[in-house]
Amino acid sequence: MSVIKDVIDKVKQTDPDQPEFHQAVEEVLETLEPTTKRHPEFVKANIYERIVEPERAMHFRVPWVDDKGKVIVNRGFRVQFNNAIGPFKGGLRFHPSVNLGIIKFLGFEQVFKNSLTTLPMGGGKGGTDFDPKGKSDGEVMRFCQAFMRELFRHIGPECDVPAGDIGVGGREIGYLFGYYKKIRNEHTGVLTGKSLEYGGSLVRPEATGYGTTYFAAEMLATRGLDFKNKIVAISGAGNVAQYAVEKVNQLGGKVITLCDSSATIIDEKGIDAKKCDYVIELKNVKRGRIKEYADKYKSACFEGMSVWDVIREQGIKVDIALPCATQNELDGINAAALVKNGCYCVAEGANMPSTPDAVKIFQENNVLYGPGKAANAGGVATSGLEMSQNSMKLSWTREEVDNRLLLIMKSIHKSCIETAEAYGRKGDYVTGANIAGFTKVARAMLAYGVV
Ligand code: NDP
Ligand code: 2IT
Repeated sequence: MSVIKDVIDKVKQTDPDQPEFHQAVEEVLETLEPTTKRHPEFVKANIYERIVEPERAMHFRVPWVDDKGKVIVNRGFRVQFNNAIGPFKGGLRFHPSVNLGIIKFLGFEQVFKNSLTTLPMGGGKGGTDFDPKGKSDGEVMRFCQAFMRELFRHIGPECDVPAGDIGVGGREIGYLFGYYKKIRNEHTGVLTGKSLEYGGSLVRPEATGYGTTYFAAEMLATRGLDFKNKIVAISGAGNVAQYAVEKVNQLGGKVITLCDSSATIIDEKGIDAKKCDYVIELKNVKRGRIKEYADKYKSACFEGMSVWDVIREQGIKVDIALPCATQNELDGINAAALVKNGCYCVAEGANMPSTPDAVKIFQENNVLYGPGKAANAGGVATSGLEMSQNSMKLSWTREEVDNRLLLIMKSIHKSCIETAEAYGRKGDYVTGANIAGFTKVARAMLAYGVV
């Protein structure tokens, strides 16, 4: 255990105030133990210690003026984690909880996720503690412009390609891209998640939620199961959750939950296609709260509680769970309750939504458990497809992109299964995803020598 343990200890000692980063590093490195025996060359070249250190991390001031004329200062970050297999690639998160440790955890996860997609993308992540909630369009625009005023010098279509994440959707990407184009005088594929009119890809908005559902379907198929008539719990009400609901409906499942940071709604009749369209409009256009769903459709609403709290407290039966809100939203107590209530499949639309305790409970109870870096890779994979289309200066049809997304999710599933099996861990998607993602990056790093 020594190499792995030494690296984990060093990370904790060096940056004691980054608990999410420690959690992500520990989760990945612990499963990499067998690779140290099979690949002594990785140990010799000290790949394990090199891979937990970002290539570089930018931390910058973002001053902007609010609607009242007051000067506000936020913090901006971009962590370029690893570009061994392609340009740095990963989203931007706008949320008051953002700090360097959270961006590092997300960037680290992104390295392995992007490797799994089969596309040539390295890993990175960025963001800010600016809270878009309650801000006017003008304020969001001025913030995005101020953010890009610094970010532009660090990114580029062959260098680092940001996209959306929590708090960053089509509107924000528009403001960010518009400003980059203005100050660089270049119309290039420097961001993904763009609108169709200026270089976006069909299916990118849907891709993470669709991809997570495709991945869950692949896991279910290994036990001869599918989504038909299954009860599905989904958390979040944002980009990933919305299109997970849409795809689950298309595959014949019944989604009964959604949440935002204020409340959880339970609709035992099912959030059907029409209600899903209502949620998309409510969240993306009106920027309202999920509580309004309960008022409109007369469903149950639990303020101040997460989906997983409500399922535990109310003893709600669930077959499949898709956590699509945020990190560490699902803890061991709620995981045990999910299992007790009949849940046998968990696919993570969010990044690291299950705590280590929760993951342990899923694995001990033989739950089909797909970790985020595999299950939610469809978003960044389709970003990769957007980059390809931008480079070729053409655009593919919806069918073409959706079909490629499906094939990529199937291929990620296959590579998790095969790698887990090759390491004697049949059915362990965590080990499979981590080792498969890692090996490709490690080989590339090895090829470059010490740089
Ligand atoms: P959005 O901002 O569109 O939506 C996030 C949703 O989660 C909102 O409903 C939000 O509620 C809720 N949420 C956020 N924080 C909390 C919290 N602390 N407690 C309860 N609910 C919360 O983001 P996305 O849908 O894009 O992202 C969701 C997750 O998916 C994140 O983990 C992200 O990293 C991951 N992801 C996203 C991808 C993408 O392409 N967008 C790709 C892969 C992963 P509220 O509105 O109240 O804040
Ligand atoms: O976590 C993620 O994979 C994302 N937020 C999407 C990143 C991207 O570059 O599309």
